Amino acid sequence: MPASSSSGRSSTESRPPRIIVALPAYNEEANLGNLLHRIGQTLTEARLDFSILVVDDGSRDRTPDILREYAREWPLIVETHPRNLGLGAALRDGLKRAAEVASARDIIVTMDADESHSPGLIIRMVQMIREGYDVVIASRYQPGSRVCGLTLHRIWISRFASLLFRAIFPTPGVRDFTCGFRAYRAEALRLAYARYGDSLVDQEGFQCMVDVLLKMRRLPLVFGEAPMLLRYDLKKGSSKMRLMKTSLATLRLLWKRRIGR
Ligand SMILES: Nc1nc2c(ncn2[C@@H]2O[C@H](COP(=O)(O)OP(=O)(O)O)[C@@H](O)[C@H]2O)c(=O)[nH]1
Ligand SMILES: [Mg+2]
Repeated sequence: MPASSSSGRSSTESRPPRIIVALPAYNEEANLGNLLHRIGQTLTEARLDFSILVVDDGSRDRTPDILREYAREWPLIVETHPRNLGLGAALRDGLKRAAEVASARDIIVTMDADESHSPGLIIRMVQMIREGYDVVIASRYQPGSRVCGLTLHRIWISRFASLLFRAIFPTPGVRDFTCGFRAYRAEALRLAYARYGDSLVDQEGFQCMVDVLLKMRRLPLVFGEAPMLLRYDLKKGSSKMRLMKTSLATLRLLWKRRIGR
C-alpha cells in the first residue's frame, strides 16, 4: 500500500502542506544567495507554504554570512557542522531534521546548493506528490529532460550508472538513481525511518543518494520521475564530487546491496 493511503491522520489536518527544501551546502558562497532567492521567489509566487533547511557543513567561505542575511528575508532553518563531515553526514542530518519538523502531509525536497537544479521544477514535483506519488525524482532520463554544460565523460558515466542500476535494481518509475534532486512525501520518509532508523542514511560520500533509494525501493511506495533541465552551466565553481572515488564507492555499494547487506 502506498504511504499516501497508509495513515488516516492526513485527512484530519486542515493546513495546506508545507514544502521543506533541504540543501546540503559546503563552501557555496558563489551559488547559495541566488539560489535561496530563486527558491523563495518561486514558491512564494506559487503560493506554497515553505521552509528552507540548509546544512552548512563546516563551510569556510562566506556561506554562513549569506545564510544569516537570507534568514531575515526567508523562513530559513540552519544546521551547522563545526567542521566538514561530507555530503553523507549533511544528508543524514538534513533529512532527519526535515522529517522531524514535517507533519504527515508535508513534502520534503532535497536539491544541490549549486544552482544546477531549477527551483521551478519543485512545483511540478509537488504536483506529482499531490497526484499520489510518494517519491518523485528529478530525472535526466525522461522524455523532455535536458542537460546543459556537463562534460561528456560525466554524461556517459551517469548514463552507465542509470543502466546498471535499472538492470540490477529494477524499480517501477525510476531511471535516475543518482540525482540528488528529489521530493519525498513526509509520510514516506517516516515509513523509511521506521524501517531503517538512522541507518537510512549511513553512506559517507556522494553514494548516499543512491543508497537511500535502494533502501526505500524495498518499501511499499510509489516512485515517479519529472523530466529535469540540468543547468550545469549555471554552476559557479567546480564540482565537489570526486568522480573516481564516488564511482568506486558506488560500485562497492551496488555489490553490497546486491548480496543483501
Ligand atoms: N554538506 C556538504 N555538502 C557537500 C559537500 N560536498 C558537496 N556538497 C554539496 O553537495 C551538493 C552536490 O555537490 P556538487 O559540487 O554540486 O556535485 P555535482 O553536482 O555532482 O557536481 C552541493 O549542494 C554541495 O554544496 C560536503 O562535504 N558537505
Ligand atoms: Mg550539483
